[in-house]
Amino acid sequence: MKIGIRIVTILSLLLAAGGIRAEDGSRLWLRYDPIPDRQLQANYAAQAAEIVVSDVSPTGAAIRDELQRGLSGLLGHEVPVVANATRSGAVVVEISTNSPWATELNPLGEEGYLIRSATNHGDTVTVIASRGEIGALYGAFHFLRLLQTGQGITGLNISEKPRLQRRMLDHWDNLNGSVERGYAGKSMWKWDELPGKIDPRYRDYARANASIGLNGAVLNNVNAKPEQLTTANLKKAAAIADVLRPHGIHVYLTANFASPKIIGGLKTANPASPEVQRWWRQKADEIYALIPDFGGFLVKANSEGQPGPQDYKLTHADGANLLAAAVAPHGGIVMWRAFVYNSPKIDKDRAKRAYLEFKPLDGRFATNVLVQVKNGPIDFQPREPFHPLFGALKKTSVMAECEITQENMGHATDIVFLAPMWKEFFESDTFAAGKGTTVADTLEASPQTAIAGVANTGSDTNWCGHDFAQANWYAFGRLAWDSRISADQIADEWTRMTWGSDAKVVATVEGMLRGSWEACVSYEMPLGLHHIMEGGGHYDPKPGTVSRSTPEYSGWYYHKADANGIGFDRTTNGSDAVGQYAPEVAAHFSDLTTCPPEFLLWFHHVNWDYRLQDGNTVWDELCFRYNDGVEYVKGMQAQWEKLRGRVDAERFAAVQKRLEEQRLHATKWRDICISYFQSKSQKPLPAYLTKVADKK
Ligand code: GCV
Repeated sequence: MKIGIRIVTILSLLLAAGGIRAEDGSRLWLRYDPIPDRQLQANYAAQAAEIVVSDVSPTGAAIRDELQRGLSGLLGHEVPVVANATRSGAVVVEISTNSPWATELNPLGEEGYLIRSATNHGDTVTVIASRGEIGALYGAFHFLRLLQTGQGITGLNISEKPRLQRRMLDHWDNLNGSVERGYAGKSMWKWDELPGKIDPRYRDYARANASIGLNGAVLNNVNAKPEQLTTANLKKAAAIADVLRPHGIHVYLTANFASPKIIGGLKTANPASPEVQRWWRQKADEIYALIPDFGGFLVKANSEGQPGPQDYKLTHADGANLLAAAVAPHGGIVMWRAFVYNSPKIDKDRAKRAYLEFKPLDGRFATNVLVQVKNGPIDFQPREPFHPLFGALKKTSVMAECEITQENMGHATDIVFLAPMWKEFFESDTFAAGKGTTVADTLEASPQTAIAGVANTGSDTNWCGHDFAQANWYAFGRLAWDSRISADQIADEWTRMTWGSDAKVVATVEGMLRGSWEACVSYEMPLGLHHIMEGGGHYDPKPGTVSRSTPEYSGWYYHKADANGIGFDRTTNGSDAVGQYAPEVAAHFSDLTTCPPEFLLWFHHVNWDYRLQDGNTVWDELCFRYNDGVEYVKGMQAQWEKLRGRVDAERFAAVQKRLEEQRLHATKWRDICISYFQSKSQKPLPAYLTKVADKK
């Protein structure tokens, strides 16, 4: 043995002996390290002594592999796979439409599952049962999660099924390897190597997604290159689909509406043209021949320069239905984005444009079209009220689009746990079918149900660019499965699985996560401020820009701060964007006494001296919140320092470095924004902010 190798080996052993191995974050939340509590480990070992998976399909193999990898890792010894249960403690996976629990399994569908403690010839066994292979895979991951998070595994009676049919990640990945709004290195998809070479990470990606119940991946950017649909590139997508399939992940692609012209050689892409219709049908046939379980197309049309049906004076419904007809014979869908805001002729207020374009089209979309709506009416801002299209389209399938990648919330630098933001969105009351009709209810009541999250993954070793950003991938998957799960539960699961079960580590990490989104809102855009970031990278603040040609790309358009006050008046006195909500919601947001302070400046233009319910003037509250956000980051730094030696040195140092960058980022936001707004308000700075004044 060479001396260098020996030293490395001894070092690793020493680190392992100390219980803290160096880690690079590549295993995500599927670490499966030995459970440190020996008693608990022994208890688990008695209940998970052998694995029985009779299913011989590729998914059956994936279940067997995962259970063996997970249980053996957690229990610290090889857990055998056997053909039939031979003893107490067997973990038995049953995939059957005709099982003893058929009555309970039938309503759970192919993706649902039961986990039951049962007896088998007098032995106590754990049965993971599903009607379908994928349901059994999800059940296996659920069972492993119980051990990873230190929960009991006796007396189990668990029944689960997803609340939405399609739960997917949208990758804004380009054929050249770049990722739009990606902060974790280059694209995971190695188009230049495919289809001949398969990166082993594709399988790990599939495992991670299946572990949280995601079942779809849109491989490429919504700003779509027509070339994505050439035969050569479809073969590459098919190779990825082959790897993802055993884990239940369906592949989808984005489609550039002008493809028939650009890669098809036709003179037009007009939906009314029979040649164009034929082109899309043939393209769909070709795709399904290569990818039999292809999910369908995602389309961004007539938005931010993308082509679309309006180029031919036709509507979004005409465009969507063209593609929908092509994939319908194969059972495919079309996700048509409602992210449209280009024409000021539609309304002067950008926030109103999507509703105004799509509401009149309700009922005109084919049944296999889903209109994909961003959570808020502007564009993935740190905090937005829910988009008024949720609940407004009564005869159209509507799906939600969330952003996991932190485009406007500190990229992969800032710790911002997004589950509380998504919970606020899901729980918003639309009043669409009376009081208490939440956004989640509207999504679940849609004829076709789906949700998409814009991925934060890349080729970085830790997948997301920041170890804590993995929490948002995890949280999105869990909420896509069931938006009723609490943010705290998700934080607890992720923390234990990713950082271990040391009580101090768990409490600290969860504490950091819990308030991190509110903190980011505070140090970037508190009180309903929005879109005041600089135009290109969306990382730093730039509140002072004013543009005549494209006002929607300038900060002033959104905050309208002057000597008298601040905020965008969207009440009936202003743009009347509130009028796009149900009357109860409109009344709630319009009335200054009921409008939550979080949305004050989204809906109202108020005087600097306007007093909020806590007694502070808007100016004082603005200063307070900006500073409070920065203080939260400093608090996270102090908390993290206390974990030195309790988490592995590699991830400790990486997070520590990021936290200092986050402090600088938050401080920059506070100082630039306060300084700018003070130039308008001319109000004195509170004592705790005098340093900002010094900088001016
Ligand atoms: C993919 C915002 C982003 C763009 C993104 C667009 C969209 O404008 O900044 O990068 O484009 O949203 O969602 O289509």
